[in-house]
Amino acid sequence: MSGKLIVFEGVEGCGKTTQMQVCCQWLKSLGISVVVTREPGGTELGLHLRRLLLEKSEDKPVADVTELLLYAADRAQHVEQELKPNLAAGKYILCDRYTDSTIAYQGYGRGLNMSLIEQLNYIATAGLTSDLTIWLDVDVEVGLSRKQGDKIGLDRIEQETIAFHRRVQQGYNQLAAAHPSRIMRVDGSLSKETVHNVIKEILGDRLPIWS
Ligand code: Z5A
Repeated sequence: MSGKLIVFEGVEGCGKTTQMQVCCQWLKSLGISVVVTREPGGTELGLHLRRLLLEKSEDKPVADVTELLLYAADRAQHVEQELKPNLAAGKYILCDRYTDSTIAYQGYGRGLNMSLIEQLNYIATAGLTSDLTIWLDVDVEVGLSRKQGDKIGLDRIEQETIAFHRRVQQGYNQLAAAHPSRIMRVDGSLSKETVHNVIKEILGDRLPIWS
């Protein structure tokens, strides 16, 4: 595979969508062919799964293991239908969330068995890992207040307790410490423009090595 998989990760409201948009424009201006996608919901099947995963269901809660399996199913379809073909075609893929989200949310957040999650991640991806993961690090309270400012209503996972989101954040800290060459921490509390400039610097170091 000659393309590159660049993943954006972080807690709610950390600015992934914002940064992926400007990063896409910047890479395109360099003549690079870019695909933007996300999990969950990067395929037609995944859009159905995304709705099941994120809609609020107060009376019939989704069991933690069910949630884990739905994210894995979304990913398996996404890898086969979108990621592998686009990488094979030499595209740069900007992906909103990937395997680290499952470790952070279902592992650290829900407390599900880490070895089970790693096995499922492996099955769903057939071993495809990101070439680079940009972790936008913001305080949980800052991210959630940005989302509340959007006034679009919080989804099922955003409505979780602050303690849950803090465990997720701790998960990202641990992941970044464990994978220092794959996961790059960027201070997501800085202005949108400054964050973009930092990401450009990180990618600017990688592009000559990749091309
Ligand atoms: N999930 C999981 O549990 N397990 C898994 O394996 C996977 C996912 C793959 C996906 O929801 C949910 O699924 C997610 C994890 C879970 N949890 N939740 N909820 P999603 O894709 O709909 O939501 P998200 O991934 O959390 O993204 P988001 O909430 O849409 O936020 P964002 O993309 O990171 O941020 P944004 O839309 O770019 O910015 C949010 C607001 O902040 C907006 O008003 C911006 O203008 C503003 N913003 C952005 N950057 C800045 C800066 N730098 N300063 C000030 N304001 C800013």
